[in-house]
Amino acid sequence: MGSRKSNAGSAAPAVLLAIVILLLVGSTLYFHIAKTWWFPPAITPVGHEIDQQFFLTLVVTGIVFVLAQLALAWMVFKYRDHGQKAHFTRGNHALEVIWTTATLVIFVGLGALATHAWGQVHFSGIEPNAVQVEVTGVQFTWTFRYPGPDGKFGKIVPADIDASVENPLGLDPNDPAGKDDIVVSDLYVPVDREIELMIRSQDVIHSFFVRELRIKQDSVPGLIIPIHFRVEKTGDYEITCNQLCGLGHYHMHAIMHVLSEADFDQWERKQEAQNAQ
Ligand SMILES: [Cu+2]
Repeated sequence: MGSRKSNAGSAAPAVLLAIVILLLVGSTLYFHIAKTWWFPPAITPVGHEIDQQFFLTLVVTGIVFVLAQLALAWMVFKYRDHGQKAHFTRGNHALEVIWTTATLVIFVGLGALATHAWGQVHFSGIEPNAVQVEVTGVQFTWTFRYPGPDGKFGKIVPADIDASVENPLGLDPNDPAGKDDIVVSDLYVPVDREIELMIRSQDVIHSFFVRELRIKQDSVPGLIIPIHFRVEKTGDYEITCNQLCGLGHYHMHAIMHVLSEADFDQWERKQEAQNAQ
């Protein structure tokens, strides 16, 4: 090994890199705190709970991110090239054990805290007066079905599926329970009432997603997947498909109209009258 010529490099690259790291940290913090690109406000009690959980995760990981980046900027500056000889290290087992354990505890801990919000959508019971709607995804539309005045969904026969004769769901014409079913291309729900959606698919996997509900649920052929929620605010909210399902995926969407109880009743009666004609 020849002796290394001592020619200290310029401090400029290290200082510049440290400044770039600080700028990145600063701008990341700014956009998150100013909420420049943020979610639309949540409209369900569970949505608020999910937001709180999200915020907690963001704060915990944000503190770790900022500390790690500041330490990186400091190291880049402190250990820049002074012309010194670099020395080899095999790492530090104690430090590795500490940060791996800390990561594990934080990751599992946040996950455990989140189970309540998640369980509310999937595992808690549904109130008896819930409005039931069947949601069917098919390339590339959503179709919504209500049971009508009899409260019963009619039978579906896959062989009868034919959108060209206005039977996109394949309602069995011989089943009296299906005669009054309301089939529409937008979702109408009343405010402040429990809604139960039964999510289905006719062809491939789609995903029912409404940002303001903070709910995203795959629709899977052969399965009926229930989800439930209660909306606190009237308004129109976009439903999208969140699973790449084919060429027309980008325009697979519908609107969820959240109406006052009176407006919803009126809408339902109008649909029933049209069905009776
Ligand atoms: Cu899709």
